[in-house]
Amino acid sequence: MKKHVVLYKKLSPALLAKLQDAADVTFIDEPKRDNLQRLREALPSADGLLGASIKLDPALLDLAPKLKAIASVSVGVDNYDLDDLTRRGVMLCNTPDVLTETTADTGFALVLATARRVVELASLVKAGQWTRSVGPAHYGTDVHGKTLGIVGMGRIGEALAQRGHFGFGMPILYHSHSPKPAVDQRFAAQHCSLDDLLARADFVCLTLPLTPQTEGLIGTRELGLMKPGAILINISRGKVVDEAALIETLRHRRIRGAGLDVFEREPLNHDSPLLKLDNVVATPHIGSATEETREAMAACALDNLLAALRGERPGNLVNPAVLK
Ligand code: 8YV
Repeated sequence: MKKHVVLYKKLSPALLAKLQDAADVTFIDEPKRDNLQRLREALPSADGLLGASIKLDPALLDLAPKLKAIASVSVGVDNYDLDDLTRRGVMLCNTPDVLTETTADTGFALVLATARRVVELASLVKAGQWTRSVGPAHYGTDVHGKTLGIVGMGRIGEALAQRGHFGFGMPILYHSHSPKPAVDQRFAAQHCSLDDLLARADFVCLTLPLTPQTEGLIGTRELGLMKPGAILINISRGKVVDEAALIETLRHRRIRGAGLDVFEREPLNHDSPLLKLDNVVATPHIGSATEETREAMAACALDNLLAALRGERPGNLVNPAVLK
């Protein structure tokens, strides 16, 4: 008897065929957070779920009494209540590693785009307003040789440090639970307190997961510690930053700018004040969004799920306590 999988993120034809060979599949095309009715209707028959970007809270999981495994096409797992899943005996898998380099590329794209005002000035050209040589009013700021501060030194943080150190000759500061001697040695990096990093870095890059401890980590006080010419980069989760505090800080130009790929609410409202600020580069959560990496993530998630449904220990099991 084939297991039943509810798929709520589109797969490539090759991966969909692989899934359909192994399981009965119900596909729900990109459910919207405010319209989960079709997902709710499918949950009672689900042995497995594969998707991302939807908060699968206890109320939804109460509709899925057969559920054995969730394969998230993401590295972040803030959409899931791990203790609740473990109590229910539901395995949660994610897709680390395969997206590390791509997400770090996105982080550096935002560093460069924000520092050199690429979006703002490219728009000026497109609008036919390039009428003379660029002058001081449109100067950006250098990236090479500036100090890169990384908050959260996990896989993506290390990949950012690699780009900054070897690619742009940037001194590396980082804040994490504890110092990482291998990082210190490889990137001539310095572990420091969050306050010290905020006060010294020219670029403050957030790469830490969203947890109850990191929610609102960067607020008015922390932004006030940053240098006036500094730039905030967020490729982690929007809720790590107090968005209202950031808007005020940017509006009063207490820091130079922000490059943001994530927001408190996504999609970002079209009337968000952030979009009215010329010192903000905003991208639509494209951290891992390349053809190659999204296919690799989906393939990884599919392998995780099929292993779990075969009764094996899946790779990238986020809540191993579920096996006890
Ligand atoms: C997207 C991410 O959420 O992996 C994560 O945690 O934030 C991004 O990669 C994910 O790719 C959605 O499918």
